[in-house]
Order: sequence, then C-alpha cells, then structure tokens
Amino acid sequence: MSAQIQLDSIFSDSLLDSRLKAIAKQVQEGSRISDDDCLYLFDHGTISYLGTLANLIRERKHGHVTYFNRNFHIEPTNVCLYTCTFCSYSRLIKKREEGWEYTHEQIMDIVRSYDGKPVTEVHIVGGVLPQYDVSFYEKLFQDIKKHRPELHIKALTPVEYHYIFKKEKISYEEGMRRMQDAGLDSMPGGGAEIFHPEIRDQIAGGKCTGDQWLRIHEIWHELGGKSNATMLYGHIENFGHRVDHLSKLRALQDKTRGFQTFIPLKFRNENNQLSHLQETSSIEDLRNYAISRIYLDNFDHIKAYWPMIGRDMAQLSLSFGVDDIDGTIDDTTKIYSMAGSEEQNPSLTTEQLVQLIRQVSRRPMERDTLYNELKDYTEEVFASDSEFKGYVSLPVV
Ligand code: V47
Ligand code: SF4
Repeated sequence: MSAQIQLDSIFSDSLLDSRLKAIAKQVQEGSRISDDDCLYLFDHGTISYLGTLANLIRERKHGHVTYFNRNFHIEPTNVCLYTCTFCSYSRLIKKREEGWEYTHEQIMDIVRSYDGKPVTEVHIVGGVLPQYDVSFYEKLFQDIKKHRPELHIKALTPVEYHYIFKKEKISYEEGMRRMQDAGLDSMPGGGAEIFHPEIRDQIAGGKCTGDQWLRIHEIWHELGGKSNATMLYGHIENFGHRVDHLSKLRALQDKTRGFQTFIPLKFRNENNQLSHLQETSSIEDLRNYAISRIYLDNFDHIKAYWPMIGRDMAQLSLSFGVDDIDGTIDDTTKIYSMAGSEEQNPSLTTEQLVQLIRQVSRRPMERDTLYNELKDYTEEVFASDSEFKGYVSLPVV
C-alpha cells in the first residue's frame, strides 16, 4: 500500500481522535509539529498511526533508499572514571586490571589490520581515563591520517572532549580546532544520554552536562564539521524528558545544520547498575523511532544501530522512519555486547547487510560518513541469491 493511501486511512479512521488527525494533516502538509504535539504522540500515538506518518516522511526524503557504510570500531579502553549507572564500563574502574587500556601502538595495529579492506570510516570511542589526553588523541589522529589519509576519522564525544580540554586548560573552541587540525573528520553522537538535568544528574552525574554536550557540537558545526546525535531512552526518563531532548536537538539543528543523523539508543539492562529496570518493548522502540522521524523535521537521517537491536528489529525499523542501519562493523564493539545487545558478536558482511535490506523491499545504498552515495546494491547479484528465501521484488519508486 502506498504511503499516501495509508495516510488516507488515518483520516477515515473513526477510532482516531481529532488531535491525532490534526497532527497527521500537519505532517501531510509538510509542516513542523510542536513539542506539545510530540508529547501527545508519545502518550497517544498508536503503532500503526505513527508508522504511517513516519514512513510517509521517510519515503518523501529518501524513497526506499536505505544507507549503510563500511566501518570499524576501536575502543581504546573499557575502563572509565565516570560512573554512569546505565553503563557496563563504569564498574571496571574498581577492578581496572580486568579491562583493557590500549597504547598508541596497539591502536595503530588495529588500524593497520584493516589495510586492504574496503572500509571508509574508523569510529573511535570508549572510556575516559587521564592518559588519553589532548596530545594522545592529536598524535593518534595524525598517525592514522599519515597511514591512511582517506580513512574518515569519526571520533570521541563531548564527554571526552570536555574532560580533556578542561585538563589541558584550553577552551572548547581551541580544543576542537586542534582536533580538526590533527585529522578529526566528524563526531559520533554518543554521550548525549538524556539532556534534562533531572535525569542526567542521576544516570550520568559528573560528566559533561546537556548544555555542554550541545555547545561542543555547536562549536564543531561552526568549524564546518558534521556530527550525529543520540538519545539513550527507556530507563528512568519519562516522555517529557524525551521531548525536551529532541527539542534541544531540533533547536540546535535549526541554528547550525551540522547534524547528519539521529540515533535513538534503547537502554539495555545487563551488567550495569540499572539492571533491575525492565527494557522497553519492541512496540515502544518502533514508536520511538517513528516519533523521532516525525518530530525531527530538520534531520536528514534516522539511524537504527543494528548490533544493539538485532537484525529483525533493524528490518522492522525501516518501516518506522529509519533510513540508515549503520555499518558492517566487526566484533571490536564491546560496550553493547556487555550491556546485553541482541548481537553478542556483531558482525555482518556487506552481502548479509544488503540482503537484510532487500528482504524488506528497500534499496541498499553504501554511503561514506558524509552520506555521499558510493554504490547502489539494489540489483547486485550474489552467489547466495539462488538459495535466498523471502526476497520481495522492489516496488517502483
Ligand atoms: O553514549 C552505553 C550508549 C553510547 C548502554 O554516531 C548504552 O554513528 C544502551 O553513541 N544500553 C555510545 N546504550 C554509542 C553511540 C553510537 C553508536 C553507534 C553509532 C553512533 C554514531 C554512535 O552508547 C553512549 C551511551 O548512550 N550506551 N551503555 C546501555 N546499557
Ligand atoms: Fe564512561 Fe561513557 Fe560509560 Fe559513562 S557511558 S561510564 S562516560 S564509558
């Protein structure tokens, strides 16, 4: 069924209230919804209603195109001096010897192990420790660029930047300029958690505040850089806190246009201080993707991080506003497997990722970090195609 026909069914649905129909009308006309409307969607939007609206927006922006990239992750350490209650890394500071703390050379060895492999990006993020300071990262970025100049460095979050710049006694502006000069290409979206201090102080006390997170991204955008944004949801926050978070992101994006993609991160409850909390249901996760797509009209992309939510949910999310399922990462990403992600050993070949997207009638498109389209895999023929069950031919876009 086309997105437009599905939308018509909203207007004729006698069970939907007039406010939901009014919001649907705004979306149909392409106008922005308010914070109050966003809260109303969280409180009252049904899964089918939200899916219809989010899919309409997704297909308006990208048709059936679904992006992925080829990247690898490096986590310099899994020990962290902060004690975020949701994080499985924070426990390790008390038994530091059980964790890892890579040296410069060990990290370079990981980079070199990808020589000859068709990856376009290295994503570097991990715990915060004093030895990983400004000069450590400057040298690391410089040496990666010397070794492989075309490899895009997407590294660190305002959590690390705030810490290392403070320690170095330099301003955010000077710090971000130095990182850029050393070779930093873009910033991932981590460390955002929930901006509202009512929640942030309880789950991530001591690290950069929501305002500091936003300010560092703003400065980076002013320097011409791009970045992503996340929201860690499904723990002790309420819907109002989620709206507040999304609202601050939308306002900054209006100012700078530097965000590329928004990545909702579902809280996973293993091996952390919030293990007593129940995780959100799949329905709630899909609703959250859809509302993010509907509300964040100035974000081009919504990403589902498949190692965290699993392959089935990643496929489903593509009908709820998501147009990007990250990359063909390998098993060097430990923060999620420790926290109880669906994929204990997250690894998908390009072929598997392409098939995953094609199975749900979308067009797989390899991109680089900045969303330049590198290769359309819609018609690619793979050896496994003959044994492939469940392929649905693509609708004409
Ligand atoms: O900031 C930590 C989250 C984030 C848990 O920009 C947890 O392309 C769920 O931001 N349950 C880091 N989440 C990861 C991140 C990211 C991932 C993929 C792509 C990009 C991108 C960014 O991981 C942290 C925190 O919010 N996290 N512990 C947990 N128990
Ligand atoms: Fe450290 Fe980041 Fe984990 Fe917080 S979320 S404890 S800052 S690694």
